Amino acid sequence: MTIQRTFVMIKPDGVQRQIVGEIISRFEKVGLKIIGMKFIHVDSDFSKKHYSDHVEKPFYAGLEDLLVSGPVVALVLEGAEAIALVRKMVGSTAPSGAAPGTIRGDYAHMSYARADEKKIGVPNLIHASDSEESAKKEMGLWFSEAEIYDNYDTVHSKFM
Ligand code: 3AN
Repeated sequence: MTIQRTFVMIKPDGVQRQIVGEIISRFEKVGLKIIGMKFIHVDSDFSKKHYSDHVEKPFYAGLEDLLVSGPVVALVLEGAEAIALVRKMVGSTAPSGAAPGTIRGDYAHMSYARADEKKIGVPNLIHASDSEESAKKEMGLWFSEAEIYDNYDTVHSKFM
């Protein structure tokens, strides 16, 4: 078991649907520790940096449209095998195929089919890093070192 850090973003559709708390509580319940968190509205340039692997893809315009449409909640989570664990909890990209019990499977079912029909970005609620490499890149893009708080257990033991 390796302790890892991973980047997670609750997309504008998750914020608008007011399920930020429900999503975050799923991560807390499995013991993942929040070590970075911010509410932020990013622009088109930032979207291109975040989705640098997808900029040339045909669906990119819709993806950017969705990302810049409102504020998102950006998180850094820490825990055992956090990268794979969070990906499992998020579920597969197309919510129509995401397993029940996953975040996309429970809250975003059918949005992929609908978005495809309307030719818009897929409101699949959440993004999570898919590898150590992307976690490193994404944490560095969204958070400075000073915005990561990984040592608050000492505070807990003193006051609780
Ligand atoms: P995931 O978020 O499941 O890791 P990625 O990283 O492959 O998926 O893609 C990033 C985002 O791009 C997805 N969350 C989804 O919104 C969008 N996307 C990916 N593939 C497609 C596709 N074939 N058609 C439309 N949108 C897509």
